[in-house]
Amino acid sequence: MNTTQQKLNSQEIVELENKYGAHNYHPLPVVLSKGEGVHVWDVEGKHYYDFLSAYSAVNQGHCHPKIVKALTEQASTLGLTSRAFYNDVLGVYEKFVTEYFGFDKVLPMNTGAEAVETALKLCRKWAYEVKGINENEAKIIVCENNFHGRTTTVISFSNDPVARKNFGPYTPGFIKIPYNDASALRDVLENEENIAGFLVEPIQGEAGVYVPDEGYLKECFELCKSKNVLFIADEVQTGIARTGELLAVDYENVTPDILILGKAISGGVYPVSAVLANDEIMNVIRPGEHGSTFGGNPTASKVAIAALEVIRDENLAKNAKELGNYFRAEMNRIIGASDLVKSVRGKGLLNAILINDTEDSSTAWDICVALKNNGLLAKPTHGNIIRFAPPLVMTREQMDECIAIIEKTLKEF
Ligand code: IF1
Repeated sequence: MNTTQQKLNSQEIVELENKYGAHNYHPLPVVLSKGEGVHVWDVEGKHYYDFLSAYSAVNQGHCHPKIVKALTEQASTLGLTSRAFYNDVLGVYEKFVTEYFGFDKVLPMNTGAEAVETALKLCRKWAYEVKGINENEAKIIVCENNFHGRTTTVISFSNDPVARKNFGPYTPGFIKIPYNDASALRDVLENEENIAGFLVEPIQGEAGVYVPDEGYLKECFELCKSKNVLFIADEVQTGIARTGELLAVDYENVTPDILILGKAISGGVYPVSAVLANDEIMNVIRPGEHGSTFGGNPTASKVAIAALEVIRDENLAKNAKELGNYFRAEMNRIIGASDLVKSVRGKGLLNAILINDTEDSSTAWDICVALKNNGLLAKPTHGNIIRFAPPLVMTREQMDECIAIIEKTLKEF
């Protein structure tokens, strides 16, 4: 069968992936072929509301015309130069994005994990060359149940056995503390030497949309300041208006020493990530010490400018905040009448419901399959938690339709 021309049905596509693709995912049984805004369609033409947004990468909605236009125009003019030469786009983007988030400089990369790795290297180099920690002695504090990507160093400080098993030996130099516990950070800072930085997700996404107590981030930031330790915020998933503010740290007026962005900085149209910091930190990196073939390429730069303009011009943070409050209020109404769901939590349009079943039960998965059959796409995270994160362009009417689908589906269980 010449599979490159014929229109394949869902089953044929799944078989192709099963035979020719690595089995590093277990997707929900749906084969998508078109996306527009909050809508996606499968190969048979069935419509769904997207309640995952590619894990918060398409905050601006699928195939946003302004962002796609930026992609196609730049890609057909000058797509990639590498950093061996200058081009007429990167500097313009660097000025735009540093002013947009309020930092002196940006180091452009492609994926979230690359940006996290870049932030870790930056933090260590700053520790040796500015703070004066002895070479190879720097330690970075991370939180239990973190998710910062899939590279070997990043999984070295994960406590998820599935992410770690048989990928050793692991990168040393990390200390794990409980999330949402500022006293645990204080204890390490008081008793350990050579601490270079503290890496934290303002809301733990993969752990199940774990929102820390009010004031947690601010207290950790102050503790880091008091010990000359860099506060590194991983806003790959929580950033770009997802939680109802431009950045989740904005709720506590915290300005991180190093800010990590990815996913929706490009509206899901192209891999773009970024590390932002002020000169005292960023200037420890000198020519030849770090880089990437595609990092900061002209196409990525134009796409990111358009994606960030959409966030601002369409007031998507405001919509995320208002619609998120409405969603959680409606979910609490539904939860009151159901013993299947224990609670809902989240900020803005990054939410999750806790299913009243054990972590290893298949209930959350079964609910997601039923939601799919009813026209809404979501995916469980960690057993009995279902993440709900639609694109931030959703309207109140569309949200009402989605809530009706969720309510109907939960009643079927
Ligand atoms: C997958 C999870 C979410 C992230 C934070 C860095 C990265 C991510 C806070 C790395 C990426 C993605 C990875 C993706 C699924 C998704 C995910 F389930 F894996 F954990 F969102 F919660 N920091 N998260 O959330 O960015 O290298 O992927 O661009 O691995 O399937 P990346």
